[in-house]
Amino acid sequence: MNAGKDALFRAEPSEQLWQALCEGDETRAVALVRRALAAVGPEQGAATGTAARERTRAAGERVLLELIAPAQQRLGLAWAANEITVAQEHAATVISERCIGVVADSTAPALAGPVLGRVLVSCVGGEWHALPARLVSEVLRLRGWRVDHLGAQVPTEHVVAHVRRTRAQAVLLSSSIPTLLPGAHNAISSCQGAGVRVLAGGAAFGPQGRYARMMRAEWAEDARGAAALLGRSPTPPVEAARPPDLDLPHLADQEYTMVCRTRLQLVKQALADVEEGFPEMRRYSEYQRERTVEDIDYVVDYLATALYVNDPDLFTRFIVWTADVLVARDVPPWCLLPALDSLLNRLKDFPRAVGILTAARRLLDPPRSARST
Ligand code: B12
Repeated sequence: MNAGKDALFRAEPSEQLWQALCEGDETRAVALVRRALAAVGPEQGAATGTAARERTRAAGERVLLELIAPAQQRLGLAWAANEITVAQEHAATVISERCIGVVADSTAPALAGPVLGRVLVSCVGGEWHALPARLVSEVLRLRGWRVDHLGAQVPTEHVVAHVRRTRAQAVLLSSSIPTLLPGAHNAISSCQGAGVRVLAGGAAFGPQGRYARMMRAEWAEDARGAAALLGRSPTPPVEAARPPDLDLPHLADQEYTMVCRTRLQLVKQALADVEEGFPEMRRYSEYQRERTVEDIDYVVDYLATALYVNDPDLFTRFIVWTADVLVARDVPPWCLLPALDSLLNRLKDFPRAVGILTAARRLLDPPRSARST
């Protein structure tokens, strides 16, 4: 591939695709993807055969992972920074899904050849971010795997039933939202109990897949990493479903269980304490109040998850993310403090919860003078 073509692929199409996604212009996005495939694929009229097929597959992979995936990631940042609306983000994702379909259709003729084996790709229960899993599936198809792609939010029992029926060699589980980790753990353990190898991936599994490893799943950063792992033998094989505390002995202290059990009371009390500590809330519209309840709900969910994996960083990362989202919408981030204080008060007899909440509180606590402005 020549350098000129490469530069064209890297800079201009990325920016142009971004514009097309933001403007909801599906026709232009599809045309761009076709042009990008042609720009990095085999020359027009090139002889068919193994080499040309390989180049078509490689071009498809590059368009998926170097053009479409970064645009989706940028979408998340733009939404968090309040630069695009939720509707724009939804519309753009639908267009990206179509673009992935275009890559799949255009590269299908190059997929002839031996099949490496059969795998199943699925999102964990509750996970609506299907597009990352779809990228993984399409890349694995381009690499020669037969893929059963199950899509968004699949209950564990159905993943297990399907894998038993198809005798897939591996299950690849995707999750983007950390609060789904307890369910993901159950999915990992249940699939392994059915005798199948499990690879996990997606942002939920933490930096360098630290939570996947705790749950004894293999982990890869992206689709290329997954393809590389599948080419090696599983390490180490696990062949039994396990109760969660076998992998995570800290669960024996029951802090996670207690927070889950008292979740409703914790949220109710925190809402009352936020109203008390953040008087601006009294002027909130019904819609703003609902968003606040949702935010407090998330705080409790993320606290429970941080207890589950015993990692205060999971909670602080969430608090920093929430604070940034609030600032971008002109809401002072220390409005979260009364909620954290309420939880600290309610959970004062739970040392791990206190540690997690105290670390997050320190990040938010501004000088008093700043708070009164
Ligand atoms: C589109 C989108 C949605 C769509 C998803 C539609 C769809 N069909 O996928 C919808 C509207 C449903 C949605 C909902 C929500 N979303 Co959303 N969403 C996104 C967005 C903008 C893009 C997702 C995407 O396509 N990513 C593209 C891929 C390329 O990114 P990736 O995840 O990094 O995937 C790569 C690797 O992680 C890896 N990988 C992924 N899975 C696997 C699996 C295996 C086995 C392997 C090996 C590798 C692997 O390979 C991929 C390809 O290289 C992201 C932003 C982002 N950075 O991803 C936010 C984002 C993930 N969402 C976010 C949030 C908050 C939500 C909601 C909670 C919002 C709400 N209040 O309702 C809900 C949660 C719904 C749920 N329970 O799942 C946050 C999460 C932040 C956090 N604290 O965790 C993000 C990061 C946005 C942001 N910047 O704040 N969302």
